[in-house]
Amino acid sequence: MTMVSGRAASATDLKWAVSGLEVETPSWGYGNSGTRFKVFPQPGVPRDPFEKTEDAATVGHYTGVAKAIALHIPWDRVDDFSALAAFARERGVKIGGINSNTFQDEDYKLGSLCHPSFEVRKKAVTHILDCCEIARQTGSSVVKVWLADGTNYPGQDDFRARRRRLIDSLREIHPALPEGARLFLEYKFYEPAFYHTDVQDWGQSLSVCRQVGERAQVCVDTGHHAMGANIEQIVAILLQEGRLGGFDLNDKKYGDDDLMVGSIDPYQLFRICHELVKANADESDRTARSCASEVVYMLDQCHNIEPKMPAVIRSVMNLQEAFAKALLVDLPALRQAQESGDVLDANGLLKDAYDTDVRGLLARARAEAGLPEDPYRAYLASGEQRQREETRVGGVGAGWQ
Ligand code: PSV
Ligand code: MN
Repeated sequence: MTMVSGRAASATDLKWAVSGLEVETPSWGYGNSGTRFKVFPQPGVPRDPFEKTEDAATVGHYTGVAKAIALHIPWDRVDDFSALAAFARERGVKIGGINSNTFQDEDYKLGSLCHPSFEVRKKAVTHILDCCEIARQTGSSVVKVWLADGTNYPGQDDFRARRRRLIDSLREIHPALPEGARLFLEYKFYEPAFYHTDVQDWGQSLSVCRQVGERAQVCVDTGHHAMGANIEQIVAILLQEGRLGGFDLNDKKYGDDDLMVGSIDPYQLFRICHELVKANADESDRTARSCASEVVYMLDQCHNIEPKMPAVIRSVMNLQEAFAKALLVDLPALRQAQESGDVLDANGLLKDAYDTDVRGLLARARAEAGLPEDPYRAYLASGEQRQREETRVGGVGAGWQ
């Protein structure tokens, strides 16, 4: 996905945010979800992976940029994955990342790829190999690994032994990726394990990826950091290392809140997008530049109390706004201000772009691309929601309750 460089000044320059950007929406974002306290079912939610795919295609239809649906296995297991991929294709979406799930079986109480028992590790490896096969059958180019592995008490297991098991397991999986596909390793600083997590942060993920192979890259879930972590700096470093695979986008106030991307701290989202736009325009850093052009933007969020379809559409629009603002940053002027040590001017260039209301520009760019100027309002006005609610009775849970 080739991005235009910074300093977009018109609707035409912002076109990338409405027709170049590609966003994956998560199948589980369409299902019923909640917390461990309560799941509030909503009317009209999908009953199977095909209906989830229909919802993702609808979001694609209104926004123009939500071009893929990410799957979670086994939540989205079907008998015939090529049929699901064909069904998606007919509706204008692709199958995005295949998210593996090694956290819901009894066997995984002490971990999966890091588990002390060879048998349990083998079971987890087999599951992820199966995800590679599903990627092959659906034409997906990403297999994602997030591990709930960790310990709850000091002394419970050996950090280095667990890391060794993780590297060895991923080394078995890496060669099974379909041609051209990538393996994403997602980190999370705590939860469900409370004392230590086996892939706790970006550095740990990066160091493991380096030992696993060329096609292993880091996945940054924006909700998986400690308070105050500088996520945009993490993004910059991973781009420079050529190991930023993609994002699980969402927002947080406290922990892994899975709120809509850009709903709590849109300035942080803008700063992340700025690093991506900047890398994309950086002719002096070929690694960062080509890495930025391949980054996968996936939403990983749940809509527990807000209506799901409008929430997914709103989230996509939040991301577009953050990118549009980032495209407004005057990069040559920024470089000059940085080189001359003009702190206030440099910061002002970012703030000026961030403070610009891009909604009108985006609306015009959408109209030029033949899309509704306001996808959120267009969906609400369409009557599609009522139709969903009438025809779909007994929608399924997102997967983990
Ligand atoms: C874990 O918290 C996570 O972010 C991983 O990406 C999982 O696959 C996903 O959430 C499940 O919702
Ligand atoms: Mn995630």
